[in-house]
Amino acid sequence: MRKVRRRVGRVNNYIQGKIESGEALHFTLIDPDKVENEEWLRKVASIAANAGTDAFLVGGSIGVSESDVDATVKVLKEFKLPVILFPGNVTGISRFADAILFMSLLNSDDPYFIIGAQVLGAPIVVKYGLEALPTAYIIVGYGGAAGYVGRARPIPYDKPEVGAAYVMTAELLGMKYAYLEAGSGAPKPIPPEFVKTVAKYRNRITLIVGGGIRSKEQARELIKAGANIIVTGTLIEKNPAKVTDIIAAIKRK
Ligand code: 1GP
Repeated sequence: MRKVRRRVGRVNNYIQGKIESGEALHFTLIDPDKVENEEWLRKVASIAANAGTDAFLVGGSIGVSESDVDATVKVLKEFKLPVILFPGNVTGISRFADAILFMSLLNSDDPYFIIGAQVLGAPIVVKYGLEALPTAYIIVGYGGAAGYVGRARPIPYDKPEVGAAYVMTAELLGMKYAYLEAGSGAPKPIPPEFVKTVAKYRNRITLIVGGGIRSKEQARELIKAGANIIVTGTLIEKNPAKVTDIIAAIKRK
């Protein structure tokens, strides 16, 4: 196995610097399987970048090949924002990205998604010299394709104490990020009360919340509840103007 020097810390420092200065962050998720063509991708990415999104996440649960991820990452790199991989499986790794959410789907019933895929992916991450952001991926409520494919046992929206226990576990295991995921296209985002309970029991872990966020009110409530980073995916494909609204709303103090 070939070892390459990793670009340690650059993206993490960028994110943590913003959080420490009191900023709420927004990530725009691009699913390489949904990219129509490069022209379309440049169009939606420039809307997100102009609106002030803080980074691009690249990933999806189904139909994602490494060459699709490479092509998507290369275009997104034109926008001078961090491009972070959000892999659904080992094919979600690209040498051209700035960092990877190195995730374990903690509430999967299948060891493959907890540690198996990670063992297959780690040598590739090291070979490509990617910065890894150690992340607990926790599926809540609806779950969507990520929950189905990842064989998750989603945490009910009205059981935030279970979510808090997972986030505590992640933190005790040394993970730096916890991604509370309702699933792409979720009819309702994770309730703010859920995030509030989780946030109450976390120490320093950075909370990412995504899935079903469609309005600036929802985004603001989630930030108020304790989320550090809001992720929207579907919206940039369906209603890009709303992404602009959401970013403006969460950046307003
Ligand atoms: C999915 O959390 C993200 O992984 C984004 O979800 O597509 O519903 O915005 P949406």
